[in-house]
Amino acid sequence: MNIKQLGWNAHFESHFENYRGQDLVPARVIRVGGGFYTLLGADGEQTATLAGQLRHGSTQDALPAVGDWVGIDSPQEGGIRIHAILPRQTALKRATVSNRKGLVEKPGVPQVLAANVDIAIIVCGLNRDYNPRRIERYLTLVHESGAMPLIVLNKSDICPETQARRAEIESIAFGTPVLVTSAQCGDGLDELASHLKAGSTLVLIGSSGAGKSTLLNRLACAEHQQTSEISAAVGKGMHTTTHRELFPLPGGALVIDTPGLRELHLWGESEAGLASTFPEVIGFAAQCRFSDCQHDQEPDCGIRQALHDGTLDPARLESYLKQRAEIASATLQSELAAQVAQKRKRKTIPRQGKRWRREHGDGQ
Ligand SMILES: Nc1nc2c(ncn2[C@@H]2O[C@H](COP(=O)(O)OP(=O)(O)OP(=O)(O)O)[C@@H](O)[C@H]2O)c(=O)[nH]1
Ligand SMILES: [Mg+2]
Ligand SMILES: [Zn+2]
Repeated sequence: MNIKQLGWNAHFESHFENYRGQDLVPARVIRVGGGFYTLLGADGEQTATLAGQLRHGSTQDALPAVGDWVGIDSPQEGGIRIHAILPRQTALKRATVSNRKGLVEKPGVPQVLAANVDIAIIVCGLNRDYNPRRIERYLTLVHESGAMPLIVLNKSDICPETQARRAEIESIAFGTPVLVTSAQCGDGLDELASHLKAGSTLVLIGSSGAGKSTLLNRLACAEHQQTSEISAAVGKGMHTTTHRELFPLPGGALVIDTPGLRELHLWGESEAGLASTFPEVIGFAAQCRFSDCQHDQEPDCGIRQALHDGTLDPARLESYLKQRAEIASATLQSELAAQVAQKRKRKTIPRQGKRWRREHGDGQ
Protein backbone atom coordinates (compact mmCIF):
# COMPACT_ATOMS: atom_id res chain seq x y z
CA MET A 1 0.00 0.00 0.00
CA ASN A 2 1.24 3.48 -0.87
CA ILE A 3 1.16 5.55 2.31
CA LYS A 4 -0.14 8.59 0.37
CA GLN A 5 -3.40 6.64 0.14
CA LEU A 6 -3.42 6.68 3.95
CA GLY A 7 -3.18 10.48 4.15
CA TRP A 8 0.62 10.88 4.18
CA ASN A 9 1.59 14.36 2.96
CA ALA A 10 4.39 16.95 2.85
CA HIS A 11 3.80 17.97 6.50
CA PHE A 12 4.49 14.45 7.78
CA GLU A 13 7.27 13.90 5.23
CA SER A 14 9.19 16.94 6.51
CA HIS A 15 8.74 16.01 10.20
CA PHE A 16 9.78 12.45 9.48
CA GLU A 17 13.17 13.62 8.22
CA ASN A 18 14.34 13.71 11.87
CA TYR A 19 13.78 9.97 12.19
CA ARG A 20 15.17 8.72 8.89
CA GLY A 21 18.58 8.05 10.43
CA GLN A 22 17.01 5.90 13.16
CA ASP A 23 15.78 3.18 10.80
CA LEU A 24 12.15 3.94 11.53
CA VAL A 25 9.30 3.65 9.04
CA PRO A 26 6.00 5.56 9.17
CA ALA A 27 2.61 3.96 9.81
CA ARG A 28 -0.85 5.24 10.73
CA VAL A 29 -2.71 4.28 13.89
CA ILE A 30 -6.10 2.80 12.99
CA ARG A 31 -7.13 1.30 16.36
CA VAL A 32 -6.01 1.55 19.99
CA GLY A 33 -6.83 -0.88 22.76
CA GLY A 34 -5.34 -2.71 25.74
CA GLY A 35 -1.87 -1.24 25.25
CA PHE A 36 -1.75 -2.40 21.61
CA TYR A 37 -1.82 -0.19 18.54
CA THR A 38 -3.11 -1.47 15.21
CA LEU A 39 -1.27 0.27 12.40
CA LEU A 40 -1.58 0.51 8.65
CA GLY A 41 1.42 1.31 6.49
CA ALA A 42 3.39 0.28 3.44
CA ASP A 43 3.58 -3.27 4.85
CA GLY A 44 -0.16 -3.53 5.50
CA GLU A 45 -1.72 -4.05 8.91
CA GLN A 46 0.58 -4.54 11.90
CA THR A 47 0.29 -4.52 15.67
CA ALA A 48 2.72 -2.55 17.80
CA THR A 49 3.38 -1.50 21.39
CA LEU A 50 5.00 1.63 22.78
CA ALA A 51 8.75 1.91 23.16
CA GLY A 52 9.87 2.65 26.73
CA GLN A 53 10.60 6.33 26.22
CA LEU A 54 7.00 6.92 25.12
CA ARG A 55 5.44 4.70 27.77
CA HIS A 56 6.99 6.52 30.70
CA GLY A 57 6.16 10.08 31.47
CA SER A 58 3.77 10.74 28.59
CA THR A 59 0.46 12.39 29.41
CA GLN A 60 -2.60 10.91 27.73
CA ASP A 61 -2.73 13.50 24.96
CA ALA A 62 0.89 12.77 24.07
CA LEU A 63 0.19 9.07 23.46
CA PRO A 64 -0.76 7.82 19.98
CA ALA A 65 -4.44 8.27 19.09
CA VAL A 66 -6.42 6.95 16.15
CA GLY A 67 -5.33 8.88 13.07
CA ASP A 68 -1.80 9.59 14.33
CA TRP A 69 1.27 8.98 12.19
CA VAL A 70 3.98 7.17 14.13
CA GLY A 71 7.53 5.99 13.52
CA ILE A 72 8.05 2.24 14.08
CA ASP A 73 11.09 -0.01 14.12
CA SER A 74 11.39 -3.20 12.11
CA PRO A 75 9.83 -6.36 13.56
CA GLN A 76 12.11 -8.11 16.02
CA GLU A 77 11.81 -10.34 19.05
CA GLY A 78 9.20 -8.71 21.25
CA GLY A 79 7.33 -7.28 18.26
CA ILE A 80 7.16 -3.86 16.67
CA ARG A 81 7.61 -0.75 18.79
CA ILE A 82 6.40 2.81 18.28
CA HIS A 83 9.29 5.22 18.87
CA ALA A 84 7.86 8.54 17.74
CA ILE A 85 4.59 10.36 17.10
CA LEU A 86 4.68 12.91 14.29
CA PRO A 87 3.29 16.38 15.11
CA ARG A 88 -0.48 16.42 14.51
CA GLN A 89 -2.02 18.65 11.86
CA THR A 90 -5.34 18.63 13.72
CA ALA A 91 -6.58 17.00 16.95
CA LEU A 92 -10.09 16.66 18.35
CA LYS A 93 -9.75 16.96 22.11
CA ARG A 94 -12.23 16.84 24.93
CA ALA A 95 -11.84 17.24 28.67
CA THR A 96 -11.60 13.93 30.51
CA VAL A 97 -14.78 13.25 32.39
CA SER A 98 -15.64 12.06 35.88
CA ASN A 99 -15.95 8.33 36.32
CA ARG A 100 -18.96 6.71 38.02
CA LYS A 101 -17.71 7.60 41.49
CA GLY A 102 -17.57 11.24 40.48
CA LEU A 103 -13.78 11.31 40.47
CA VAL A 104 -12.01 12.86 37.56
CA GLU A 105 -9.56 10.26 36.33
CA LYS A 106 -6.90 12.58 35.00
CA PRO A 107 -7.97 16.13 35.70
CA GLY A 108 -6.50 18.76 33.46
CA VAL A 109 -5.40 16.34 30.75
CA PRO A 110 -7.42 16.25 27.55
CA GLN A 111 -8.32 13.10 25.67
CA VAL A 112 -7.58 13.01 21.95
CA LEU A 113 -10.63 11.59 20.17
CA ALA A 114 -8.99 11.56 16.73
CA ALA A 115 -5.87 13.02 15.14
CA ASN A 116 -5.04 14.38 11.68
CA VAL A 117 -8.65 14.73 10.62
CA ASP A 118 -9.58 16.90 7.61
CA ILE A 119 -13.35 16.90 8.08
CA ALA A 120 -15.29 16.13 11.27
CA ILE A 121 -18.85 15.03 10.54
CA ILE A 122 -21.17 16.00 13.38
CA VAL A 123 -24.03 13.48 13.17
CA CYS A 124 -27.33 14.31 14.84
CA GLY A 125 -30.49 12.21 14.56
CA LEU A 126 -33.70 13.93 13.48
CA ASN A 127 -35.53 12.19 16.32
CA ARG A 128 -35.22 12.80 20.06
CA ASP A 129 -31.48 13.20 19.51
CA TYR A 130 -32.09 16.51 17.71
CA ASN A 131 -30.59 19.30 19.80
CA PRO A 132 -29.16 22.54 18.36
CA ARG A 133 -27.36 23.36 21.64
CA ARG A 134 -25.49 20.04 21.49
CA ILE A 135 -24.53 20.69 17.87
CA GLU A 136 -23.04 24.01 19.04
CA ARG A 137 -20.85 22.15 21.56
CA TYR A 138 -19.55 19.82 18.83
CA LEU A 139 -18.93 22.83 16.60
CA THR A 140 -16.67 24.41 19.24
CA LEU A 141 -14.75 21.16 19.61
CA VAL A 142 -14.26 20.85 15.84
CA HIS A 143 -13.43 24.52 15.19
CA GLU A 144 -10.77 24.30 17.90
CA SER A 145 -9.31 21.09 16.44
CA GLY A 146 -8.35 22.66 13.13
CA ALA A 147 -10.55 20.23 11.15
CA MET A 148 -13.43 21.46 8.98
CA PRO A 149 -16.87 20.78 10.43
CA LEU A 150 -19.77 19.26 8.47
CA ILE A 151 -23.19 18.80 10.05
CA VAL A 152 -25.29 15.78 9.10
CA LEU A 153 -28.92 15.60 10.21
CA ASN A 154 -29.65 11.89 9.83
CA LYS A 155 -32.88 9.85 9.92
CA SER A 156 -34.81 12.19 7.58
CA ASP A 157 -37.13 9.23 6.87
CA ILE A 158 -38.71 9.51 10.32
CA CYS A 159 -38.90 13.32 10.56
CA PRO A 160 -41.87 15.26 9.17
CA GLU A 161 -40.19 18.68 9.46
CA THR A 162 -36.81 18.06 7.86
CA GLN A 163 -36.62 21.39 6.02
CA ALA A 164 -37.48 23.49 9.10
CA ARG A 165 -34.81 21.70 11.12
CA ARG A 166 -32.21 22.12 8.40
CA ALA A 167 -33.05 25.85 8.28
CA GLU A 168 -32.77 26.12 12.06
CA ILE A 169 -29.32 24.50 12.07
CA GLU A 170 -28.18 26.53 9.06
CA SER A 171 -29.05 29.68 11.01
CA ILE A 172 -26.56 28.72 13.75
CA ALA A 173 -23.96 27.08 11.49
CA PHE A 174 -22.49 30.30 9.96
CA GLY A 175 -21.37 28.67 6.72
CA THR A 176 -20.72 25.12 7.94
CA PRO A 177 -22.50 22.85 5.43
CA VAL A 178 -25.65 21.18 6.78
CA LEU A 179 -26.70 17.95 5.04
CA VAL A 180 -29.86 15.95 5.58
CA THR A 181 -29.52 12.19 5.17
CA SER A 182 -31.24 8.92 5.75
CA ALA A 183 -28.72 6.15 6.24
CA GLN A 184 -31.72 3.84 6.12
CA CYS A 185 -33.28 4.95 2.79
CA GLY A 186 -30.16 6.37 1.17
CA ASP A 187 -31.40 9.97 0.86
CA GLY A 188 -28.60 12.55 0.86
CA LEU A 189 -25.82 9.95 0.83
CA ASP A 190 -24.53 11.01 -2.60
CA GLU A 191 -24.12 14.55 -1.33
CA LEU A 192 -22.33 13.27 1.77
CA ALA A 193 -20.11 11.02 -0.37
CA SER A 194 -19.06 14.07 -2.43
CA HIS A 195 -17.18 15.32 0.67
CA LEU A 196 -15.15 12.10 0.88
CA LYS A 197 -12.05 12.81 -1.18
CA ALA A 198 -9.41 10.14 -1.78
CA GLY A 199 -6.63 10.40 0.80
CA SER A 200 -8.61 12.69 3.11
CA THR A 201 -9.51 11.72 6.66
CA LEU A 202 -12.97 12.17 8.13
CA VAL A 203 -14.36 11.34 11.55
CA LEU A 204 -17.96 10.63 12.54
CA ILE A 205 -18.89 12.13 15.92
CA GLY A 206 -22.19 12.53 17.76
CA SER A 207 -24.47 10.88 20.29
CA SER A 208 -24.97 7.15 20.56
CA GLY A 209 -27.73 6.01 18.21
CA ALA A 210 -27.41 8.96 15.80
CA GLY A 211 -26.49 6.52 13.04
CA LYS A 212 -22.71 7.03 12.70
CA SER A 213 -21.89 3.37 12.12
CA THR A 214 -24.89 2.91 9.81
CA LEU A 215 -23.62 5.85 7.72
CA LEU A 216 -20.10 4.38 7.66
CA ASN A 217 -21.41 1.00 6.49
CA ARG A 218 -23.50 2.65 3.77
CA LEU A 219 -20.60 4.81 2.57
CA ALA A 220 -18.20 1.86 2.64
CA CYS A 221 -20.74 -0.50 1.03
CA ALA A 222 -19.65 -3.02 3.68
CA GLU A 223 -20.78 -4.15 7.10
CA HIS A 224 -17.65 -2.91 8.87
CA GLN A 225 -19.42 -1.97 12.07
CA GLN A 226 -22.16 -3.49 14.19
CA THR A 227 -25.20 -1.26 14.69
CA SER A 228 -28.16 -1.65 17.00
CA GLU A 229 -31.63 -0.31 17.68
CA ILE A 230 -31.91 2.61 20.04
CA SER A 231 -33.65 1.96 23.36
CA ALA A 232 -37.41 2.32 22.99
CA ALA A 233 -37.69 3.34 26.65
CA VAL A 234 -35.33 6.33 26.68
CA GLY A 235 -34.96 6.97 22.95
CA LYS A 236 -31.16 6.83 23.21
CA GLY A 237 -28.53 4.65 21.58
CA MET A 238 -27.12 1.56 23.28
CA HIS A 239 -23.44 2.56 22.93
CA THR A 240 -22.92 -0.13 20.32
CA THR A 241 -19.55 1.13 19.03
CA THR A 242 -16.97 0.88 21.81
CA HIS A 243 -13.69 1.72 20.02
CA ARG A 244 -12.55 4.45 17.72
CA GLU A 245 -11.38 2.94 14.44
CA LEU A 246 -10.20 4.16 11.05
CA PHE A 247 -11.53 2.46 7.90
CA PRO A 248 -10.12 2.99 4.39
CA LEU A 249 -13.13 3.26 2.07
CA PRO A 250 -13.23 1.89 -1.51
CA GLY A 251 -13.28 5.44 -2.93
CA GLY A 252 -9.99 6.25 -1.15
CA ALA A 253 -11.24 8.34 1.81
CA LEU A 254 -10.34 7.32 5.36
CA VAL A 255 -13.22 7.41 7.82
CA ILE A 256 -12.96 7.11 11.60
CA ASP A 257 -16.03 5.79 13.42
CA THR A 258 -16.27 6.72 17.10
CA PRO A 259 -18.43 5.61 20.04
CA GLY A 260 -21.24 8.03 20.89
CA LEU A 261 -20.21 10.30 23.75
CA ARG A 262 -22.40 10.29 26.84
CA GLU A 263 -21.39 13.86 27.51
CA LEU A 264 -19.12 16.21 25.68
CA HIS A 265 -17.00 18.27 28.07
CA LEU A 266 -15.14 21.06 26.37
CA TRP A 267 -11.41 21.21 26.84
CA GLY A 268 -9.76 24.36 28.17
CA GLU A 269 -7.92 26.50 25.62
CA SER A 270 -10.91 26.28 23.29
CA GLU A 271 -11.57 30.03 23.19
CA ALA A 272 -10.78 30.29 19.47
CA GLY A 273 -13.16 27.43 18.74
CA LEU A 274 -15.83 29.12 20.86
CA ALA A 275 -15.42 32.38 18.93
CA SER A 276 -15.87 30.55 15.61
CA THR A 277 -19.06 28.92 16.86
CA PHE A 278 -20.58 32.19 18.11
CA PRO A 279 -19.40 34.89 15.68
CA GLU A 280 -22.51 37.03 16.16
CA VAL A 281 -22.15 37.03 19.98
CA ILE A 282 -18.50 38.05 19.62
CA GLY A 283 -19.58 40.74 17.14
CA PHE A 284 -22.17 42.25 19.49
CA ALA A 285 -19.76 42.09 22.45
CA ALA A 286 -17.25 44.06 20.37
CA GLN A 287 -19.73 46.95 20.42
CA CYS A 288 -19.74 47.16 24.25
CA ARG A 289 -18.23 50.39 25.59
CA PHE A 290 -15.98 48.50 28.03
CA SER A 291 -13.73 45.74 26.77
CA ASP A 292 -14.23 43.80 30.02
CA CYS A 293 -18.01 44.30 29.95
CA GLN A 294 -19.89 41.55 31.82
CA HIS A 295 -23.06 42.45 29.83
CA ASP A 296 -24.85 42.97 33.12
CA GLN A 297 -25.27 46.57 34.39
CA GLU A 298 -22.68 48.41 32.30
CA PRO A 299 -23.80 51.30 30.08
CA ASP A 300 -23.61 50.97 26.27
CA CYS A 301 -23.58 47.19 26.29
CA GLY A 302 -23.72 45.75 22.76
CA ILE A 303 -25.06 42.40 23.97
CA ARG A 304 -27.95 43.87 26.00
CA GLN A 305 -28.76 46.20 23.11
CA ALA A 306 -28.89 43.26 20.66
CA LEU A 307 -31.13 41.29 23.04
CA HIS A 308 -33.39 44.34 23.33
CA ASP A 309 -33.49 44.80 19.52
CA GLY A 310 -34.20 41.09 19.02
CA THR A 311 -31.09 40.68 16.83
CA LEU A 312 -29.49 38.25 19.32
CA ASP A 313 -31.28 35.03 20.26
CA PRO A 314 -31.17 34.67 24.09
CA ALA A 315 -30.73 30.90 23.68
CA ARG A 316 -27.53 31.55 21.71
CA LEU A 317 -26.20 33.87 24.42
CA GLU A 318 -27.01 31.33 27.13
CA SER A 319 -25.30 28.59 25.12
CA TYR A 320 -22.23 30.79 24.59
CA LEU A 321 -21.97 31.74 28.29
CA LYS A 322 -22.33 28.10 29.35
CA GLN A 323 -19.57 26.94 27.01
CA ARG A 324 -17.34 29.85 28.04
CA ALA A 325 -17.72 29.00 31.74
CA GLU A 326 -16.96 25.35 31.04
CA ILE A 327 -13.82 26.19 29.08
CA ALA A 328 -12.66 28.56 31.85
CA SER A 329 -13.12 25.86 34.48
CA ALA A 330 -11.27 23.29 32.34
CA THR A 331 -8.42 25.77 31.88
CA LEU A 332 -8.27 26.32 35.64
CA GLN A 333 -8.20 22.58 36.23
CA SER A 334 -5.31 22.08 33.85
CA GLU A 335 -3.39 24.95 35.48
CA LEU A 336 -3.92 23.34 38.89
CA ALA A 337 -2.82 19.96 37.53
CA ALA A 338 0.34 21.59 36.14
CA GLN A 339 1.03 23.21 39.55
CA VAL A 340 0.59 19.89 41.37
CA ALA A 341 2.94 18.17 38.90
CA GLN A 342 5.49 20.97 39.39
CA LYS A 343 5.26 20.69 43.20
CA ARG A 344 5.71 16.94 43.03
CA LYS A 345 8.80 17.44 40.92
CA ARG A 346 10.19 19.98 43.39
CA LYS A 347 9.62 17.51 46.23
CA THR A 348 11.22 14.53 44.51
CA ILE A 349 14.42 16.34 43.58
CA PRO A 350 15.43 17.15 47.21
CA ARG A 351 14.32 13.64 48.20
CA GLN A 352 16.59 12.17 45.55
CA GLY A 353 19.33 14.49 46.79
CA LYS A 354 18.84 13.29 50.38
CA ARG A 355 19.03 9.67 49.27
CA TRP A 356 22.22 10.38 47.37
CA ARG A 357 23.78 12.03 50.43
CA ARG A 358 22.68 9.10 52.62
CA GLU A 359 24.18 6.59 50.23
CA HIS A 360 27.34 8.48 49.38
CA GLY A 361 27.90 10.43 52.58
CA ASP A 362 27.24 14.15 52.67
CA GLY A 363 30.83 15.12 53.09
CA GLN A 364 30.56 16.08 56.80
N1 LIG B 1 -35.02 5.38 10.67
C1 LIG B 1 -33.70 5.46 10.59
N2 LIG B 1 -32.94 4.75 11.41
C2 LIG B 1 -31.60 4.87 11.31
C3 LIG B 1 -30.98 5.70 10.37
N3 LIG B 1 -29.65 5.62 10.52
C4 LIG B 1 -29.43 4.74 11.53
N4 LIG B 1 -30.61 4.28 12.01
C5 LIG B 1 -30.82 3.31 13.08
O1 LIG B 1 -30.43 3.88 14.31
C6 LIG B 1 -29.92 2.87 15.17
C7 LIG B 1 -28.55 3.29 15.70
O2 LIG B 1 -27.65 3.36 14.62
P1 LIG B 1 -26.07 3.18 14.80
O3 LIG B 1 -25.46 3.33 13.46
O4 LIG B 1 -25.76 1.95 15.57
O5 LIG B 1 -25.75 4.44 15.72
P2 LIG B 1 -24.31 4.97 16.21
O6 LIG B 1 -24.33 6.44 16.04
O7 LIG B 1 -23.24 4.24 15.53
O8 LIG B 1 -24.36 4.63 17.76
P3 LIG B 1 -23.12 4.24 18.77
O9 LIG B 1 -22.26 3.25 18.09
O10 LIG B 1 -23.81 3.69 19.95
O11 LIG B 1 -22.43 5.54 19.05
C8 LIG B 1 -29.89 1.59 14.34
O12 LIG B 1 -31.04 0.84 14.66
C9 LIG B 1 -29.95 2.08 12.91
O13 LIG B 1 -30.56 1.16 12.04
C10 LIG B 1 -31.83 6.44 9.48
O14 LIG B 1 -31.40 7.20 8.64
N5 LIG B 1 -33.18 6.29 9.66
MG1 LIG C 1 -21.70 3.10 16.21
ZN1 LIG D 1 -21.62 44.19 27.19
